[in-house]
Amino acid sequence: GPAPEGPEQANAWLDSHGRKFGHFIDGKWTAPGKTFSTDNPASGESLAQISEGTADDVNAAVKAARAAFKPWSALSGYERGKYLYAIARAVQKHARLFAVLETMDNGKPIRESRDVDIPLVARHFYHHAGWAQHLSREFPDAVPYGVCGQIIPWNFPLLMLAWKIAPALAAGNTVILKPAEFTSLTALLFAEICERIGLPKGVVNIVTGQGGTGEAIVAHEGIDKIAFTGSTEVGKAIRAVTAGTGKGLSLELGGKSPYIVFEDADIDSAIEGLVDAIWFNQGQVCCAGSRLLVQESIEDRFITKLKTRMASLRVGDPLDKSIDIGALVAPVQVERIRDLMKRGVAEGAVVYEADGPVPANGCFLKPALVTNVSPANTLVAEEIFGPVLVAMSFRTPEEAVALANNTKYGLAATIWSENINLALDIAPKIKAGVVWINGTNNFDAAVGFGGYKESGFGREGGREGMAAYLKPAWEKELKVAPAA
Ligand code: TXE
Repeated sequence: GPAPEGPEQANAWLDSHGRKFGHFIDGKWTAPGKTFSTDNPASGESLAQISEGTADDVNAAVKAARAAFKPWSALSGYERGKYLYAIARAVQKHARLFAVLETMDNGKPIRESRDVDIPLVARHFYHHAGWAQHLSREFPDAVPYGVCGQIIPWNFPLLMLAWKIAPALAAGNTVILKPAEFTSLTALLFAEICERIGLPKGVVNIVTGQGGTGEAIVAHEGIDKIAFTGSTEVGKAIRAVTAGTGKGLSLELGGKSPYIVFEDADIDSAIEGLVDAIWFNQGQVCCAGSRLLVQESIEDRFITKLKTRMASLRVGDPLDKSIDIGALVAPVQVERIRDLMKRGVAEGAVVYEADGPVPANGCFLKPALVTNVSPANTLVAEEIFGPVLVAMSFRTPEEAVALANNTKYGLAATIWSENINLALDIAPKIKAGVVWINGTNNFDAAVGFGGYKESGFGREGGREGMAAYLKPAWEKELKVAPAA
């Protein structure tokens, strides 16, 4: 096959930091404190030591962000936009390094980090540079929140950073961002980019660490808004802690998105869409189409074709351009998925896995298809966040809608049909933030993304996403002075 996308440049970058990182606070690197290892999930080897952010680190970051807020928010949108353009260009310039580093730290196929994650990151900064320039006209009565605390997950490390930082900065906020403990490296490389393009110190602060560091950010009185993407469980805890504090909050949480295939669908396209919906990024996608709902009249034919297609998916070294499925992020996630599968099987589920080689070591799982399930089965009800598809069938469109909505989540949905009238009739009946028709996983910086129900609230991207980092000017006068 084609030569692997080599890790040399990424290894040289890690070596240049002595494979040990402090935090990026007030435009400077702190000396590493107590550290933990970040590992390559495909090999198990340690890539670097990451610092565990303490309450003092968070204090220092808040102080820096608070000091930077006044001059940063006082810049014209045009001036802030220039910095965002510079970030976008620098991400493009170092795209290969970012992509390889992301793949080494996260386990996702290089084809995805190179062709999806990193281009979308650049796109997000370009898009929001535009918003910064037009802000005073588009939102004439709005002011930024102030200092934003942003906590992100490990499934799209740099992309989630971009979704958080780009609109916040465009609006005139300053930020303290905590990457997920499994995947801090591209956020640290991003800090270096901020340094290199001359972003004013304190505008972006990166504090690494585990859940406790996130808790310190959420609890800090000097932070005006929290934006969180991650598990529903932690999202609920954050909402409880911020209740009554006056802090702004947006939550992007879990999902169990339906993928509905009607009998008149273009079956081959629907199968390809489904491969993308559930096996993109090993299924570690909040909006993954993890619940197949297929019309009974085509069920057997569809499942047979799907199994054939599953057999052609290659699981292997994420740095190999020809593989389809890489490594899951960490052993704890593999264990979590195995436990859920055991529970589902005990409840009657039947699991099909295609034959095919899987590396002996590392966090690899075969793509799996689960059948013989009722809506109450654990595998249908719970977010698995892995390469596991559950399949159910329906008879009528009404039944499809009922099954689609029979979930505590409401993030995304996909409808496949050649009858556009049917698709357009069904789409608004599904309680999900995004509904795709004859396509799936279509993301763009200009479109708001977010959920209903236990998938959270608030939108990222587009006009709604900008609004999430702004508030009416009159609130400024009412606002209690923030802690120093
Ligand atoms: O998530 P956590 P985990 C789901 C998915 C996955 C499960 C567990 O089902 O299997 O969650 O993943 C920080 N206060 N999703 O445990 O803990 C943490 O350090 C503040 C879906 O890794 O939610 C990390 O930066 N912050 C999801 C971030 O929260 C806290 C993506 C997310 O980690 C904290 C990720 C606390 N008390 C997981 N505890 C999606 N929908 O995209 C942890 N963190």
